[in-house]
Amino acid sequence: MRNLAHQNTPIGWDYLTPQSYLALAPGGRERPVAAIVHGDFAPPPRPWPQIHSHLPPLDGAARVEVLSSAAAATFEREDGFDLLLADDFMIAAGRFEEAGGESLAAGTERLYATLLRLIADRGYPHLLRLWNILERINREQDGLERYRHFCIGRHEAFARMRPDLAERYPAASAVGAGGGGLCVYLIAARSPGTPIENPNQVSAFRYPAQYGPRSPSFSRALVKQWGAHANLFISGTASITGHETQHAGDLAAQAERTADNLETLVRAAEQRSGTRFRLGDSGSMLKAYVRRAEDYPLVGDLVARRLGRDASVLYLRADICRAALLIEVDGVLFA
Ligand code: 3EB
Repeated sequence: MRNLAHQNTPIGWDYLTPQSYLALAPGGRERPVAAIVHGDFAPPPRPWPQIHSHLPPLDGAARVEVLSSAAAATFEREDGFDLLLADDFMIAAGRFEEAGGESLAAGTERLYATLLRLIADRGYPHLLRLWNILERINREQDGLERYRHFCIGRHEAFARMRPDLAERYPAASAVGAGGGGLCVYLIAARSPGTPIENPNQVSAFRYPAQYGPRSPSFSRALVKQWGAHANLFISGTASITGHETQHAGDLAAQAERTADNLETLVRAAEQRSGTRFRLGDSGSMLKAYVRRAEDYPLVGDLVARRLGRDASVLYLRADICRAALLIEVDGVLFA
């Protein structure tokens, strides 16, 4: 684990093959605190959250995204939620299966309310990073896109339980999968981070009503200082300038604009925090979400050319929360 020497923050990050995941030595210095399984692989139960993303890697081989820590950590389950408690942070994961009669907005609000209660009860109220994976995110349901139903439920939970987060949201991604209902997992901390916005984009929480009755509740990025080290959590970033989608239908131009936005965001985070982050070095753990499987490996060349060949980029087949977007990139940087 943590082959990368400069990942000195409390949470390490790696993309492993199923084989090397299964071979992880239980007595090692670094232990997993969460594993996100991408693709066709069903590991045996482990004492940490194992989350199935329903997002297959584009190269066809299953991959396990492993978050790790050198510190002692406790695994708990409560009401179907998986919790991992470490010194400085906790991880929580839950799923809304959409099996009963509950609407997507109501189920989203309930899932978020439970997650917010769990992190507050255990003393980690500061949300750093959220991942949302929503089955058939672009499908219309009761006259509204499912992503927009989700945004309503998330907004209601935040407004009701965490009014302190208005315009100071955590970093987040929201992407679409072929199954799995709504899967949400998060990192929360005992002390706060600093939300970052992209000066070339309208903040998502201020998007005009044409994008849905409730704006998306996330910040473009968040810097978390951990003593002398820091993480930059980068939200899902796409070909959007202002609030408008750019280059509909043009994969190469969207990839360029996405890289521009990532660079702008990293510069904004550096200015705000005084910490230097190196986008594209070997410590950049990125994920590229690609709508059309046939765009891989072209999209791999585009991303690698702009972000360098050293970055760890996991390419996943996913839907993106605006129908015209073909690619979105998120990730975490280490300083
Ligand atoms: C965008 O910039 C693209 O709803 O949590 C990116 C990252 C997007 C997170 C979310 C949505 C979300 O608006 C979509």
